[in-house]
Amino acid sequence: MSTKTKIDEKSQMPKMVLDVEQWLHMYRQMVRIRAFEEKVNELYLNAIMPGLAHLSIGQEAVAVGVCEALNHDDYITSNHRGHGHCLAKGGSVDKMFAELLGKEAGYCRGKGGSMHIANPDSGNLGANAIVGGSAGIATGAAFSAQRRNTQQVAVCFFGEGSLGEGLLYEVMNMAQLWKLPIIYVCENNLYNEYTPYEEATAGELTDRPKAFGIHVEEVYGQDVTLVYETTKQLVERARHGEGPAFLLCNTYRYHGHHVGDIDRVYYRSKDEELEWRTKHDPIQTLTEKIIKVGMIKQDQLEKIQAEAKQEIESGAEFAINAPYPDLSEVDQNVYF
Ligand SMILES: Cc1ncc(C[n+]2csc(CCOP(=O)(O)OP(=O)(O)O)c2C)c(N)n1
Repeated sequence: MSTKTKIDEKSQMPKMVLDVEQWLHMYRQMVRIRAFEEKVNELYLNAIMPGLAHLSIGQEAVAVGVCEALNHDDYITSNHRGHGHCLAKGGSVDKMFAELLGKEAGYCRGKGGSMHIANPDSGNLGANAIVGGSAGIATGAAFSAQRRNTQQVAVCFFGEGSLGEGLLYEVMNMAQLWKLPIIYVCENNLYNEYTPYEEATAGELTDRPKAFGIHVEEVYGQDVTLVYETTKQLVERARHGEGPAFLLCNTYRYHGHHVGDIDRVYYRSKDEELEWRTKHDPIQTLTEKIIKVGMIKQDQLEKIQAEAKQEIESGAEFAINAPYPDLSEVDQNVYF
């Protein structure tokens, strides 16, 4: 079963009442995510940030399109590539930078770092360093919402590498049996860790959820308007008790597996990277659509970019100057 979004021929936008403020909000969110992650890369290259981080630059339309279709109290869970998900669901730039730099003001008092940021205040139940690890948490949150009759929906973000993890199949089975309000969002960025995904995943990706009878949709993940419209329909289904869905978003990450993965021609070509950057960029795609329908002028978009850059610079500055947690709490809130 598949619900296709109708496209207006002239504008190439999904057929709907165009809400200028909403499109601008999505533009702003994507620009903020990109600026945040470019700064993370800079902090790493200048040895200001300890450890590594996994950048989602190129995948911004998935995080933003999905989260835009959710309410503030809906749940998300994220993976190791989670900065975009966190920001799109209302995360604070200051607290995220502080966490990445190991500072007390961070989301986990500086003890979790990039892959463990959670922000329950905005429904973000957490990033997760274990591939596929958050599937159980998201499905549990959906089960809880159903039992409490709250109409909340849970979204589980993961890369296609999670399709190799057994937990995902256990919980998709339960979710379909119990008609849980959950959307499994699979971001296929073409690679697992240094490995083309076809070398690790047999068959069609969508055959896996289909085996459970789960409703499946597949979208071009570089177009935030398509991701948003499709997710909105899936959220409606879930809120009305129609059960889980699986959303496959076809996307690409511009950077390597993590910030240190610089020399990567042995597993993917520079031509391929250039092609995605120049022909499938999510921010550029939305820019062209917005300008085409005459909703807004280029200089207004440039203003948004400048504001985002300013927010990111001041967030990083805040974190650099923030204090570390006191040595006395080195063994608190951590598990050995
Ligand atoms: C259970 C488990 N196995 C292996 C790893 C090492 N690992 C970290 S990220 C990753 C690749 C994940 O690929 P994918 O889910 O497609 O996400 P992407 O990195 O492409 O965004 C692997 C194998 C891990 N963290 N957890």
